[in-house]
Amino acid sequence: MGFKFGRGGLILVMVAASVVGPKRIIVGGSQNWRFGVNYTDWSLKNAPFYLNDTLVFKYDAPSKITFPHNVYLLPNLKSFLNCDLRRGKVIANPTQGSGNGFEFVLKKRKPYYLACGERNGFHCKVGLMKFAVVPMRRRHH
Ligand SMILES: [Cu+2]
Repeated sequence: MGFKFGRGGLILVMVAASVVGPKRIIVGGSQNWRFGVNYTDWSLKNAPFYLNDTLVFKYDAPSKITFPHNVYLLPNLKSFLNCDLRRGKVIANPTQGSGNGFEFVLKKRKPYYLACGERNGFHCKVGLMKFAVVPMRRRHH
């Protein structure tokens, strides 16, 4: 009987582990990546993020009716707070957000400072297109 119970427990643990595997998270949810959504609020509501989760940035390619967006990785908190792009790195250009979106995997346990760099920081500053995440290690019991 003890053995049976033990196997049941093992199966339960395996199911739990598969449920809590890495996630694919659409940045902004149904709002996608666009001007005027408060992504700091969004990230706080959707925290915590975990190692190997994938952030998906979805935005239409530029056209007569859509403004361009992109994705920058900023090097530190100061650049992030000031929306200063000078030492930032473009990780997705204005066309990479279309279709299934641009995917960015949170591989390291460090702060990631993400922002839209369009209009020299205007989308970041005024459009609130920025957020920071520190992925956590998943705990298995
Ligand atoms: Cu933008």
